[in-house]
Amino acid sequence: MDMADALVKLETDGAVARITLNRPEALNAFTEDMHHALAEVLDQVEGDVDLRALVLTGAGRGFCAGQDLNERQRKEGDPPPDLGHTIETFYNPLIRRLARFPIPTIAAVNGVAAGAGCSLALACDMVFAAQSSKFILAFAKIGLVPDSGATWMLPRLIGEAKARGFALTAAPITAPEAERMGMIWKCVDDEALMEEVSAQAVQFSKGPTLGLRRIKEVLRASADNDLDRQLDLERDTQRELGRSDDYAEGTAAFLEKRMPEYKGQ
Ligand code: T3D
Repeated sequence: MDMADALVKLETDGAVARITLNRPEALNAFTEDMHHALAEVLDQVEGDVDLRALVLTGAGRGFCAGQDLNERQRKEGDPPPDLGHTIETFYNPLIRRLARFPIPTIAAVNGVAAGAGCSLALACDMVFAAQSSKFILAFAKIGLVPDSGATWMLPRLIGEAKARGFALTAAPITAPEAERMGMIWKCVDDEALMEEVSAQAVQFSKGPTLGLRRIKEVLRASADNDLDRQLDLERDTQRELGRSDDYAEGTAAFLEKRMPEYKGQ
């Protein structure tokens, strides 16, 4: 299949990988095939130690509209679908994987991010959103609960009151509002989105990759730890990183008043 036709495209530029969800005619809604394609390209990125930053975006005017509801169409007499099965098979592994992804991940939200598409964006380490884009917890409109981690991430990001309101009403959250509420990293002009995201990705790709990975891990662990356990974890992690090549390079470069050249180790 020509890459232009692929359901999910993978491009690399130096040490930066860019994954594009590519079903623009359906605002990049997830079909089973698209899940498989995404898992495959994530395997490729994860398996390539030379790739040190990942950008995730959508083709066309949407980022991702969540589950493709055409796949949930039922003929008379069909039994109801087992959504627990599809969540367990596709969505949960994807979100777990992104939460533990070894390199920094950036969502470049180019347009609407709805349902699991909203959760997908929030599962990335940093979210840049185009000014005109919006986030919609569309689940309530079809009688479901927010999934793919949204009920865990949203209260932590924007607080319980806002999370309850947006989940129950499925009201759109505009990109500027999302930035104001601390739900995303940054709202940027539509035309500047990919440029700003690329600049951040390039910076990550030249960064201390092991250290960045550990930053993600210790921050995630803080959700379950009390202060004492978190302090212990910080100590243990610094002990490990203090022995890393990148730490040696970072301190040497500072003392020598030059830019560090990190190897990611
Ligand atoms: O099922 C399980 O396994 C459980 C897991 C669930 C996870 C979930 O994500 S559940 C939530 C599913 N998503 C939604 O409910 C969102 C549905 N889409 C919308 O509400 C709207 O499309 C948007 C608010 C996202 C955007 O609205 P708008 O007006 O900008 O665009 P549009 O005209 O509605 O959509 C453009 C096209 O994309 C349209 O196709 P057409 O008419 O031009 O041929 C529309 O049908 C299609 N599309 C958009 N979202 C989906 C979709 N097609 C299939 N599934 C979609 N989710």
